[in-house]
Amino acid sequence: GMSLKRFYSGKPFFKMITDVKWWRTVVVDPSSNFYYIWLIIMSFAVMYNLIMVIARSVFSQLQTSCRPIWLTIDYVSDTLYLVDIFIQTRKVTLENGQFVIDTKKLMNTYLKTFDFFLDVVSILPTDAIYLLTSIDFTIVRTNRILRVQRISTFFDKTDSRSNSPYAFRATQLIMYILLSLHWNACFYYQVSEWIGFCSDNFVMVNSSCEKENLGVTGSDSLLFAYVFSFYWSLLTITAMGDVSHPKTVPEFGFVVMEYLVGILIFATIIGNVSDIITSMNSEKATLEEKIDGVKQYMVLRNVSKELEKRVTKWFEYLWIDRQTVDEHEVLSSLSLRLKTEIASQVHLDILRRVTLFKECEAGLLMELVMKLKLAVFSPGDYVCRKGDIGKELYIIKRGKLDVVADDGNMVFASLGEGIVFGEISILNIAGNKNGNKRTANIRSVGYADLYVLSKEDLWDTLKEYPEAKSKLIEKGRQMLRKDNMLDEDLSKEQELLDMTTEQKLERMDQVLDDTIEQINKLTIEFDKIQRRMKKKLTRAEKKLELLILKKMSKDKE
Ligand code: PCG
Repeated sequence: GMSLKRFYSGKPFFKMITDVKWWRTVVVDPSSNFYYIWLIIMSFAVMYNLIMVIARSVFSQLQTSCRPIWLTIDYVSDTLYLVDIFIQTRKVTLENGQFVIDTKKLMNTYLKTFDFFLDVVSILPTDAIYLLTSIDFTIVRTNRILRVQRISTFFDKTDSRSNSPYAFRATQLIMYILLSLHWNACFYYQVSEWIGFCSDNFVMVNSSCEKENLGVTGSDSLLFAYVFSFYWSLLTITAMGDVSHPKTVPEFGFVVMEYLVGILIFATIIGNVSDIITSMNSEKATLEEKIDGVKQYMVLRNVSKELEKRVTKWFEYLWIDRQTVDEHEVLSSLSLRLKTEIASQVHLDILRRVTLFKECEAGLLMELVMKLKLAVFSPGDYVCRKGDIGKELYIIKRGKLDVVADDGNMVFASLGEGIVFGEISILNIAGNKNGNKRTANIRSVGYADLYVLSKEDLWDTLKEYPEAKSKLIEKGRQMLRKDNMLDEDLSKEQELLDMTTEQKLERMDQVLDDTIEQINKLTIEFDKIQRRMKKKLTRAEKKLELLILKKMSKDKE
């Protein structure tokens, strides 16, 4: 349709291409997958330069053995660098919380950043110096590593996207270490070369050293040179080294520098590793800290061994089952909207399965979801005992609970997933002979995860949902009636009192209708009777007349 017509609009094709202006409005969202993939590509390019620029300029054998390959990769990476600058000019930014998508504005913002300066310096055609020196003088491309910012952005993004951030952080750290060792190895090789291979046993060795009678053998291969340098670098940086001592002034100078830098790098490594490990175990550590606190308290207060054991086991269940009782604390940094959404995704399914809420509006459920707290009960724990003052209602998320007799032996009923209990004593059901006291004992069979809803929260919520409220009350009434704990008269009375004005009016209307109908019926009935009476009366009159006539004729005779 439209697009076809536009395509065949009769213009010559080449003109159409110059007309295409779509790219002028193209912008890149930095949180998109596209930008993420681009960061991966750029990271490879920068990493290539980070590793190879120094290596090729130091190990001449590496450079000269495959020049064409290096040059190809060099210029592919340079192309990527240029495309990257274009993408940076189109990167969407935020201004006063609004996305800026005006490309001119984006360009201007980018031009003012320090990143722009680095980006430009990193792609300056320093290779031109080859013309003055040689094509193997690759150290002039060192400016390419100034684009290293892309790698760290990529790492940051991966960190927040990754589901196993610890593993990723460890990998990242190892990569940094390897990279530092690599650069240091290259420095060592270069310094050795400047001092002169084989000049003593501190510097890099090669096959010619044998002649010098230094007691070491070397090889001329590139691999040997690199491995030897890397080994030296590792031992020196980590100060684990059993390497030959420096002998000349330049060697001493170099080693002093090495150790200084080594201390910094080493400290960073240790700090990072301990950071990773600490945060990896922080969850467990926090729980352990809590357990220790509780244990100390129990010892101090002479709590019985049996109860102590139960407490410890309860904590164990929490840890093994990865339960967080205090979700509200974990999610406290989120906005209310996000909190509601998370809570509803996590808990709404189970709430929907609750019979009581089956036909309830989604709004009620959402409101409840935000007010529910989780509680975990251990085997044999009483959730409530008959006679306690009721303060909350429970919904079973997982587990099984028994309604038991006061002696604790007889089990009246078992409650399972999705069942609501504890509502009777908090709903102020009229005629409840127990008032606001619990009407039954509820005991957990195994571990039970319950949602807890406080009395105030329930009342607040139910105020706006009278249907759910009357359903709850009705259910409670039935249970009380069954247990013979309901005063029927009071209950009826309250039922009337509970009615709203509207309900009362409706009832009066009904009564009026009924009365009018009855009056109508009576009127019809009255009519019928009246007619019948009239007939009867006429008949009687006629009979009477006849009788009189007969009598009169007799008399005449
Ligand atoms: P509540 O608040 O009296 O506390 C104990 C709860 O046990 C009670 O509310 C009911 O929700 C629940 N329950 C479950 N089965 C029964 C039963 O058969 N009788 C009574 N009275 N309560 C029961």
